[in-house]
Amino acid sequence: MRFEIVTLFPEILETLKVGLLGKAIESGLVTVAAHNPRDYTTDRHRSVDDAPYGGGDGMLMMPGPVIEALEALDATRGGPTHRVLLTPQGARFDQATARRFATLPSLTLICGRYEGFDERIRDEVHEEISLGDFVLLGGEIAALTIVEATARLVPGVLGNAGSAVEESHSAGRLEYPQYTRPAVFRGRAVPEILLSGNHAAIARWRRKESLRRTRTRRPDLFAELQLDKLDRKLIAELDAEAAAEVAADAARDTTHEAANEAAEDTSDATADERSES
Ligand code: JEW
Repeated sequence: MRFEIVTLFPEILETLKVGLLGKAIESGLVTVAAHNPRDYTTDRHRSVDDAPYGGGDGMLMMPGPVIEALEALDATRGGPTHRVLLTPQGARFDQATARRFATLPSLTLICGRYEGFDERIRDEVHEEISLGDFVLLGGEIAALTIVEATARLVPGVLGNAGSAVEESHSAGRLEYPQYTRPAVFRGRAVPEILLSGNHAAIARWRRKESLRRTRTRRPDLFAELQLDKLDRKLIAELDAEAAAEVAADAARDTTHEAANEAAEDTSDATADERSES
């Protein structure tokens, strides 16, 4: 798969060359090419930004250099590519978007800087994507994220081919707690069941912990889950555990209350004795 990245700061893309993705780039499985709008400027100052018509703070990416860069890369590729503009106003990037992008032969990611884009740049793209509701200084970090999330789904990029399969298998559920050696670290032991060798019991424990985590941390995901019979049984167990916790807490409170009352009685008695004397 080929990624075409339109950016004023191609040096930001250098970090893509490390690790598993770097290996995929070396092998030719993944290609990343930078295209700098500054190379498509025509004025003496090589301007890529200008002030907004109508006034206001901040500068905007000019349409000319970006659109010339897009047309030049289409010409060298011998055809159009899917164009994505990175912007805080775009649709939220998620795993489904990464899966969709991974099916494409090439993806063009357009990064801006300054306070945004001349509206005519928007007219030249297929979609606008955002990483989330926060404001970056430019689109490059969003592009790096999208390249990494997409490229790891390209067949052959992951050393361990099982990982991408496993991830889709447990889609919509948070990962269960995981442990590696040592069995005891600073007094904290790995859950006994994971050392039992009972693979059915381990699978059941993992499914239950995954449900627990998803329900407490991501109620939005939990609400969308397709629960089967075992899931419902495991959730009933979680509820029973929670009810037992509440009962234990109440019992502890009662004990404390009894102790407090006893203490009050003592102080009352002392007060009474004091008033008597
Ligand atoms: C993001 C591209 C280009 C994406 C996500 N746009 C804009 C803008 C900026 C600062 C102030 C106001 C508007 C910075 N900026 C970008 C920000 C993408 C550009 C310029 C971006 N957050 N931020 N998810």
